[in-house]
Amino acid sequence: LSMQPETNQTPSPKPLPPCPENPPGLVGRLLIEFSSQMTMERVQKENPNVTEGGRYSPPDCRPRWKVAIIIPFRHRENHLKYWLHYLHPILRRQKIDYGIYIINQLGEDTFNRAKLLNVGYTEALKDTEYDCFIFSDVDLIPMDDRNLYHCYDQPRHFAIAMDKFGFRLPYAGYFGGVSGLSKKQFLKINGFPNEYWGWGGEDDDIYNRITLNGMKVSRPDVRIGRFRMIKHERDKHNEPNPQRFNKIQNTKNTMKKDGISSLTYRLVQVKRYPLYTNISVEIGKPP
Ligand code: UDH
Repeated sequence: LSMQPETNQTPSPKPLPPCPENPPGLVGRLLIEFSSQMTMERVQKENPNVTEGGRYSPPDCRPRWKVAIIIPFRHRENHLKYWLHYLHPILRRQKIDYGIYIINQLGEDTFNRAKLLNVGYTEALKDTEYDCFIFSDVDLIPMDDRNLYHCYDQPRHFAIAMDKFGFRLPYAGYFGGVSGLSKKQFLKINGFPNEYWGWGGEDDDIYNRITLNGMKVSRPDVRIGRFRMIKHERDKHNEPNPQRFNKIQNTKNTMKKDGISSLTYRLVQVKRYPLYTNISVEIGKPP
């Protein structure tokens, strides 16, 4: 005689199917404008499904990547409202599992975009096991939701056709604006340089790191990789860095020492807002 074991457990829920490679809800080309008034209250009402700290995961499928979106930031509150207004619905349609991280440089010393991106990588990983990192300027909005914000088998450049450059790549090695690397790709290049203070050069240094480590940049079709930039004047304390031309000649020598392996900063505050996580840091000043 054989007895059936007692099974009084609740049945486990059906596993979700993997998210489709071409999400069916995408709409393609989008109308992007910055003339209507935007308020955070409005953007919050538009995005009730985003959870605290700007996290979202598709309810109906299993995403392939866990994406941290990292935005370098100081004094751009108005741009951030537009960015959140446009990006949350796009990312939702793209079936991306994501969290939004605003990395806010405290004080008024010279801005350092790439160092803030390194901080974002480090801090996001304290939240969950992200395996993909997308680094976006706060003033860049994709004009086509088929430009999927996840990672690829090579480091990805997303912002390849900006309005300010006549919807073309300004030069073959351009890697600025919006880019994405898997955790593995990021670690392979020792992250980003910490020593580019002020405007310019850090994106070219990152491009050099990628090619010097035997990888190549992947890009979307030029019709899909269009972006609008919110027009603005040059910020204070982010003047063009005159050292940038010399520095990008030296990536091969500097990348092993200067990068995620040498990053230091002082974390001052982590604040969870409904649509994003704000990370305020002190990152020092140029030597
Ligand atoms: N950023 C800030 N605050 C700053 C400086 C930079 O948040 O004070 C961030 C922000 O995410 C921005 C990104 O860093 O999108 C890149 O900086 P940027 O927008 O200044 O660089 P960009 O090349 O513009 O887009 C350069 C100045 C153009 C002046 C044109 C005047 N007509």
